[in-house]
Amino acid sequence: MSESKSKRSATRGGPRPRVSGVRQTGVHAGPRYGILGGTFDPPHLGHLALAQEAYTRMSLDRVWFLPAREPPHKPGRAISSAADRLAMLERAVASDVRFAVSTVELERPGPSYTVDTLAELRARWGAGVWMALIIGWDMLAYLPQWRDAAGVIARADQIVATHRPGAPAPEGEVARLEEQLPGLRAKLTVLPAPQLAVSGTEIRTRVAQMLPVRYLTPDAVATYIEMRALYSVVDQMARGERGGEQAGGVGG
Ligand code: DND
Repeated sequence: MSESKSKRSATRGGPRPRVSGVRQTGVHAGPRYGILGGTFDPPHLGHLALAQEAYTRMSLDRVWFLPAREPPHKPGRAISSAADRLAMLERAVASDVRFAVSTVELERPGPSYTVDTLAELRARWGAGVWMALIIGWDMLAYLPQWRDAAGVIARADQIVATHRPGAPAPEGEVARLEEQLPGLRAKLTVLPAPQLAVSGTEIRTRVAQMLPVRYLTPDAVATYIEMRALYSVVDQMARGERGGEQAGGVGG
C-alpha cells in the first residue's frame, strides 16, 4: 500500500475502555485498524477527536485516514485538489503515531466508493486484519444510498458511528436503518464521542470571511491553508463556489 506515512508502533498509554464486546479472535489475529474516510476539505479537530475516540474505545492499533479522490455523495461540488487535501491530512496527523494516511482512494480513478475501498484494503492487508469503518452519524443515516451498502456492511468487521453536532442520533433510527439494511445492527457500534461543532463548511466559510481558524484545525493545517490561500475569495471563485454557490450533495 502506498501509505503516505511509514508504519510505526502505536502508543499504548494505559488501559483503553471498549464500548463493545468485539474481540480479536479466529481469522482476525492481526492488527485492529480503524478506517476513517472523508473529503477532508480541510481536516479538522472533529475528525481527529472522532479518530482518537474510536482508537481508544475500540482498542485499535491504528486509525487510517483515507482522503477520497471523488467523494461519491458530492457530485459536481468544487473541492480542493487531492494534492492539497492530502498535504493537509499529512500535516494534521504527523505528530500522532496512532494515526496514518492511506492514499488507496487517491490511486483509484473515478468515484471513491467505500465498498471498493474495503475490498482493496482486504486484498492488500489480508484476512488477519480487523477493519472498523468509522463514520459520523450523517454518513450512517445516508448509508442506504451508498453504492452496495450491503457489501459495505459485509466487508467491514465493524461499523463505528458517532453522532455529531447537527447530526444527532434520533430515537429509532438504527431500527429504521436495520429494516433497510439487514445485518447492520449486528455490526454497529454507537460511539459516544466528544461533540465538537466544527465542520469543513464552517472552516471554509470562516476563511472566506477572513476569520481565524486556529483552534478549529491543527496549526499546521491552518498554516497550510494560509500559505496556499485555500478557501479565500479568490480560491472560491476559482472553485466556482461564489455566485452559483456549491452544487448538491450531502455532508460538510
Ligand atoms: P465526507 O465527505 O462526509 O467526509 O465522507 C465520508 C466518507 O463516506 C467518505 O469516505 C466517502 O467516500 C464515504 N461515502 C459517502 C457517501 C457514499 C459513499 C461513500 C459510497 O461508497 O457510495 P468529511 O471529510 O466531511 O468527514 C469525514 C468523517 O468525519 C465523516 O464520517 C463525518 O461524518 C465525520 N465528521 C465528524 N464526526 C464527528 N464530529 C465532527 C465531524 N466532522 C466530520 N465535528
